[in-house]
Amino acid sequence: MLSLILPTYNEADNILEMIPILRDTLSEIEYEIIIVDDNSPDGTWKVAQELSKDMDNVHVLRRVDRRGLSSAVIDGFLVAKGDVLSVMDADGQHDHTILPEIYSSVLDNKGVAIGSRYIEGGSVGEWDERRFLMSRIATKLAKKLCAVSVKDPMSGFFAVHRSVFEKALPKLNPKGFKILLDILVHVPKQTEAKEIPFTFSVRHHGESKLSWKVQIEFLEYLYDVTIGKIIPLVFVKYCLVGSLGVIVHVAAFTAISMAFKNGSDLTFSGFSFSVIGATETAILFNFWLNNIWTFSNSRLRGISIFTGLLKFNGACLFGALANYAVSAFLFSNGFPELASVIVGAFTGVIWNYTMNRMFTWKQ
Ligand SMILES: Nc1nc2c(ncn2[C@@H]2O[C@H](COP(=O)(O)OP(=O)(O)O)[C@@H](O)[C@H]2O)c(=O)[nH]1
Ligand SMILES: [Mg+2]
Repeated sequence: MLSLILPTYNEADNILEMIPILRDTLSEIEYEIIIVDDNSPDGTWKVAQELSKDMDNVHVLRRVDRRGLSSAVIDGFLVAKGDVLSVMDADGQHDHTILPEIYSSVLDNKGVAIGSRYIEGGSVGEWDERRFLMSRIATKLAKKLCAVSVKDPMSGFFAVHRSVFEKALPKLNPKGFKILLDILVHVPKQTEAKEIPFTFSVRHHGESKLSWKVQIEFLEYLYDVTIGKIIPLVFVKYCLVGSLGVIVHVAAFTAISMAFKNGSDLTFSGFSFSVIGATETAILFNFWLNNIWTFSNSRLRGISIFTGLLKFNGACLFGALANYAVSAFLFSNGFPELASVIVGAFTGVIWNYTMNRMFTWKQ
């Protein structure tokens, strides 16, 4: 049996058109269609539920607490009954007429079949140059990571045998758009993959959800499955935030110390006040950026932001003391003030990473 997943976000008009088309295309096959909708504001889930009332083999999975294409596909595969698990865009961009061939290929090879834009006979259709170039670069990078060799590992149109999906499942990353790539990275090397050409056509209605955020997630994914195995991405993000925090610290120090300066002279107590004020400014900045970016997976919201900020301050306390001690020591021993401030600020970064990972965003 074929289980066809249609992930949807704001595709109400498209889904109305697609279901009757797919019924015709799949008339010779035993199939089910599972629409996985992330509580679309345009009510796609409602339209889909209405449609499914008259069709026993059309189901709707409405997710109210999650967003994301890869995770929608994984959830769809998890509730599917078929031995062949397939996915296609719900917007009419994928050529439904090759679905029966995709299905029979997987029945045959017990592996993977891909609707491919990059083999002979396939094409990306009417893309602008920017998207074409980005897709080619992403595909080039992605191909190097796959356990099996294919030409279009970034396609959103494919089918996989249940046994292959289940082998890859424990290692799949639910973030982003690149579910086929993720499967191909984690399948056994001997898995067979067949590509069937098609031309990527234009969306029937609505807009693409391939945002810049999804593209950053793709770069993060590439990092995660390569260097990230040795140096975790969250550590790299934390260091980047920490380095930006040092810049904020130095800028805040420069601004605050102006109030204490007599000409160009800064007293030790003026230096100390400025370092303390700059440290708290940098702590606030780092907390904000770490919360929305570094630890976005366990992002704090609402009232937890305040308790988190308190914990963050607590966890940073020793880092801040070390920062102050080092910079005050250097300054009182004749080091230039900015050099003292910068060396002190870096001293706090490593300490803070360790403490916050252990306490504030417990990972
Ligand atoms: N459930 C769900 N579906 C999504 C999400 N993002 C995109 N989709 C669906 O995934 C398919 C591919 O997305 P699309 O915007 O067409 O990407 P593009 O073809 O690369 O421009 C479409 O059917 C979208 O409605 C999401 O966050 N959740
Ligand atoms: Mg699309």
